[in-house]
Amino acid sequence: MTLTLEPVSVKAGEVTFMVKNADPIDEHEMNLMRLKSADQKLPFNAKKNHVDESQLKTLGEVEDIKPGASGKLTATLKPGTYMLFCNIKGHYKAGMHNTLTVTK
Ligand SMILES: [Cu+2]
Repeated sequence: MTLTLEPVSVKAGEVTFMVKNADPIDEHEMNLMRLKSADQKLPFNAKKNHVDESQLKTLGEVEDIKPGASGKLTATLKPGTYMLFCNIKGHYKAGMHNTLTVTK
């Protein structure tokens, strides 16, 4: 599984993410959070096989995106590194995450 991003870098300010679930079978979601540092590791709950969101402050999410459907999320971003990830069980581990760089 992948989460692809285009572009991978944007300027700070109001950003709208147009999120498309290109998977013909499974539902997905997209969470957005700002990393404290570019190499910050997210807290992971191995038993539940997902990122422990209760320990994170996310900036929003697009939930329950049906196969082939789309959603959008607008957030005001300051410079830094942001993590985009799907937190449906097993999806993060399977590779559904990516980072976005926000520049001044
Ligand atoms: Cu997913």
